[in-house]
Amino acid sequence: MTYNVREHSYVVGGLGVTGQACVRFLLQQKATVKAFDTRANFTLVTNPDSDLDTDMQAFMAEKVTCNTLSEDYFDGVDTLVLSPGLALNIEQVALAQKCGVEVIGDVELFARLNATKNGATPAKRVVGITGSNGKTTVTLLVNHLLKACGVKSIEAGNVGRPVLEALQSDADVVVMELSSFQLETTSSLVLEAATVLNISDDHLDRHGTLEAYIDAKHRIFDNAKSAVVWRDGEFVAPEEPLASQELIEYGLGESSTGFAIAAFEDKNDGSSDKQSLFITFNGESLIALSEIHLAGMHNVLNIMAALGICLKLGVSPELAVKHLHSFKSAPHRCVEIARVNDIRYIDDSKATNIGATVAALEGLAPTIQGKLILIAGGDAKGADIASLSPYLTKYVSHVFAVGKDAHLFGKSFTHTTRVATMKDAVKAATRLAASGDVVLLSPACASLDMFKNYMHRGDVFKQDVYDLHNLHSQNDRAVEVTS
Ligand code: UMA
Ligand code: ADP
Repeated sequence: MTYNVREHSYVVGGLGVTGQACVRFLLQQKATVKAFDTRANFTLVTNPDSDLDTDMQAFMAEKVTCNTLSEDYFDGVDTLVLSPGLALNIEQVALAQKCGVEVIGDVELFARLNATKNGATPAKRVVGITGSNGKTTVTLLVNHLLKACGVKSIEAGNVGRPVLEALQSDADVVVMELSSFQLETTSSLVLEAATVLNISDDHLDRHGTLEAYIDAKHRIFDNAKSAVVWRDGEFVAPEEPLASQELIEYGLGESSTGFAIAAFEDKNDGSSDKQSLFITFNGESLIALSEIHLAGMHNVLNIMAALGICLKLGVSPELAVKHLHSFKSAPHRCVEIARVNDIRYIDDSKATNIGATVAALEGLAPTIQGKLILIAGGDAKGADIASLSPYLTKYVSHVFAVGKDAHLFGKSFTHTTRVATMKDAVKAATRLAASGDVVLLSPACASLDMFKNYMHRGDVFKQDVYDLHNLHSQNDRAVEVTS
């Protein structure tokens, strides 16, 4: 198959990180392109590695519209490259389809270009990671393990680096984090390995139903040579695996195939007959759980998924586990940002859905001597916050709820106080806290109703904690979470 961007005429829909990377790429390839954005206030994302900033500025000034589109806007256009933040049911997409324009995303553009033999450049091998939670952690971990084992790899996709930038890199392997939004507009991406890590309610405001959300996620398996599957997970296995598709399974129980957990005598432990739990592969021990510094059993699952993906790229689990200890988890995921008067403040701002907050509560609870005070709320994205109720009852002494859907926490848990700002939440939580307690920001909601993004929310939380206690510099550290 050949795909030549110069034979097409593009509209790029949305000018965030993705849209601008698409425009940059298409301008560089001398393709025909124009763009629309529904916002009047989008800004140019400069790229230090690109010499196209002047061209981009000219493009922004001349080729972008924020007005309502008319049918003639699509005259001569055959492809709309839609940003993931824009839903498929918006009027601009309906108009494009009415005009016979094909709608794809940047990942599909990547897939078509990567499938095209381009002179001497071999196609990049790609692995894909999706799921409701753990995508970024597993993406970064796979990339870390591959690099440590000598594979030239790069991470891209929802993790932050637009996939077309990865296409132009000199990496041999692209480790792609794929959101349901990106998968909706992707149809031909060939993957060496694909995984749906887990499924919990998320983005229901966009997908409408859990079924539609799962369907979007499962598109990752459509052209995958192998699937890495959590044995005990719901909705995580390909429904109709391709005949040629190999399954690698993992889970926290015992199994003689794939990745599992089993008790073995720990040779590193002085007392000779002491048994310890190990991650196993095909029944053989790989690494003791006690040697893993990543917190919580959800991270043990993440590690197994990452090892399974590395295996499909020819890196053996025995080699990969040697590099686990040097992996640093990403910020805003259960990181202790301050400890004052023996009160620990933990930033888990990346918990943008219920599943992530449950993982944090279950993981942290055994490590806390005192009370767990939770700061939560924001935009619930249509999720049923009441399903958090048993976990709040079991683990949490008080919730301070912020944001658009703060009232849903009040309905789900009696000990909830609604507050207007993060500063108010930090103040109120601190007033209630005593030595040994934890103040945890793990919102179970998106941040966009009050903040630029989850990073901004985590930074504001940290600043408010620092301001309250007159702190200046303190090193963050990942929290020891056990479950
Ligand atoms: N928007 C408009 N009008 C437009 C275009 C966008 O209002 O014309 C809004 C969207 O509704 C959205 C925001 O702008 O609220 C950003 O959307 P975008 O498509 O412009 O986003 P990008 O800046 O291109 O970033 C996207 C991903 N964002 C989304 O899917 C919303 C980034 O994931 C990703 O890192 C980036 O591409 C590179 O691949 C972020 C994310 O929040 C981290 N992802 C969601 C998640 O993880 O839950 C799916
Ligand atoms: P994603 O990219 O899917 O949002 P992250 O790795 O950024 O995933 O983690 C998001 C949140 O989910 C964090 O709060 C983290 O502690 C939690 N988390 C990570 N892995 C898992 C998992 N396997 N199951 C449940 N929660 C998880």
